[in-house]
Amino acid sequence: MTGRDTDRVVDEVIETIAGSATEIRQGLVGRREDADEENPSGETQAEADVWADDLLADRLSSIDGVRQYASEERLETIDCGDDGLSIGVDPLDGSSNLKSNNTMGTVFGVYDEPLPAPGTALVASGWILYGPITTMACARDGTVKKYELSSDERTLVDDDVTIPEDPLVYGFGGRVPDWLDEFEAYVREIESDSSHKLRYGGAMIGDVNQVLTYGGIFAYPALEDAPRGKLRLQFEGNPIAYLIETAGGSSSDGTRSILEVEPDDLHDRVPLHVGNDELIERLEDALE
Ligand code: FDP
Repeated sequence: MTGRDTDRVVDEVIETIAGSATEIRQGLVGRREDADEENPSGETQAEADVWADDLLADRLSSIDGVRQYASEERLETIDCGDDGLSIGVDPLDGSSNLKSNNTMGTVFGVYDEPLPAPGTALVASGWILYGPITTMACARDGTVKKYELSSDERTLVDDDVTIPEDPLVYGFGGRVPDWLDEFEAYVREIESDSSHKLRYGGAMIGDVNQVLTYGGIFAYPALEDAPRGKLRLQFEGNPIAYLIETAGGSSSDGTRSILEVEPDDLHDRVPLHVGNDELIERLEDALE
């Protein structure tokens, strides 16, 4: 694909996801129950997970220049062309927050290789945050932009989002008794600094968006019984890492940037740590 074709397809993917967001938000009403099905990672799906995945699969796979659609909610990729870009999506991140009506998101990555691919193959990534208002953060061409979305408009509210220099918030997933000792010791250090505040909402996008807004660190780490953590590399880890690194922060699987992790399988998991450079450096030292 030429650079110009790539730009056109990325534009269309971003337009399509932005244009679907308010519809997805409204479609959550009446779809908060479990769907009696499991996703490929063995988690119970909500009706809304399946519905949002079908909606995005239809729309994104019909864009000319998209070769593959893949999501956390389906085992196999949808192959729609021999050439072009591949889209990896988590249609509803944090859908266990549906029941309590708390924050959730949609995450996407646009890769210029067939999936599974490493994060170095990303040409754009982003997320929708279904908060009090619907916003979109998007990374491409070395810049992160933030938009507010309404049913028919995408309004640019920040054309160069960077992670604030002084870290303020932290949030860590997984049960504390399941954390590795080295990780727990690191957390205690972060907590002991009185300039840091706990922010944890149970939906990665909500928690990572706090880090992007205020500076700090979010992690869903390796656990005693889950050495690769919980989050999926193609659909969550890579897109988040790409966006946070583009905004001037860092990502790590514990030893290296998440973007350098080579995938073995479409549904691989990865320990995820993202935030200010200094906090990620200290984390890698602590886990050594
Ligand atoms: P969910 O299962 O509700 O979709 O990616 C999955 C995710 O949420 C993240 O958004 C969130 O950070 C994490 O899982 C929460 O995991 P726990 O179930 O371990 O709390």
